[in-house]
Amino acid sequence: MTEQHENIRVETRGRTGIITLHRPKALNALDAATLREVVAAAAAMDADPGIGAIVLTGSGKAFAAGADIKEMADRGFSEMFRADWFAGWDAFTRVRTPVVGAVAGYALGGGCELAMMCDVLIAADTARFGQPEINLGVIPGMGGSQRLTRAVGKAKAMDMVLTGRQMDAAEAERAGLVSRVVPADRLLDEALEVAGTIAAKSLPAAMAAKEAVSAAFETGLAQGVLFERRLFHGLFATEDQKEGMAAFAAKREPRFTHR
Ligand code: CO8
Repeated sequence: MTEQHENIRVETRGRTGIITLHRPKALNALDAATLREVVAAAAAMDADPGIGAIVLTGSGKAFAAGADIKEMADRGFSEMFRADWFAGWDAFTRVRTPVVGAVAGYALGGGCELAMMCDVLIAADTARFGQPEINLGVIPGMGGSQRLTRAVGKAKAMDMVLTGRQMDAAEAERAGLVSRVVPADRLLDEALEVAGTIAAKSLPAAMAAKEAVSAAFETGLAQGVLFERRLFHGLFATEDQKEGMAAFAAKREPRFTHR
């Protein structure tokens, strides 16, 4: 099933939902319409128990070349502040279904920030990550200074945010920004394989796993460990926990029903 939108393509393959950024005339720059479409598509997939993982990818030579500079250029402080420009992207981080980001080409500014909102990040060898906002007289505005620093540490984050330089795929992997690098022509297949693997697990367990790892970024160690343990206890209320453990004991593959 493929749905047409203005700036994205939406498709379902088995239990995987695919969102493809498709705004070729602006290298997939993230304008307000694209934000609305991505957030709505992701929310619809999140609400669908038939979807167990989401792939977010770009097209052409970019994942996304940033927020839309032309849309912002003439705005003033009070307009940006009142509209809470970019706050809409927070909804993407509230998606509970695991999201696999597949990046080829440019992931700059808001594009890099959107990639970092994904749970598993896979890069093509052509991927380039950067926070070039300093070149525009601003700074990252969709979480880049925070998520990049947590992902790669202060040294590299300061280097990138202050100079605006780009990281290639190999450096991004070394720095821990992405989990794997693959040849560009393998990117979508690899992302679909990872998504398919996740989607075959128990959905409540996968959602809990995402929440637990995400908590490591937002809480202290003791609080995070307690949160994880409580989630772990809670999973003993699911049918999938009974099935998973029974299947192990019977030396067979589990048949998860996502309940
Ligand atoms: N916004 C709008 N349009 C864009 C953007 C963008 N971010 N990026 C590219 N485009 C457009 C170009 O203007 C061009 O349009 P046209 O053909 O009409 O001139 C078209 O896409 C193709 O781009 P190029 O011709 O430039 O393609 P190149 O291959 O020569 O260059 C680059 C590719 C290097 C990626 C180049 O396009 C570039 O530098 N883009 C801008 C990258 C950038 O600075 N991104 C950061 C944007 S700011 C941001 O994301 C967060 C801002 C935080 C503000 C906080 C406020 C609260």
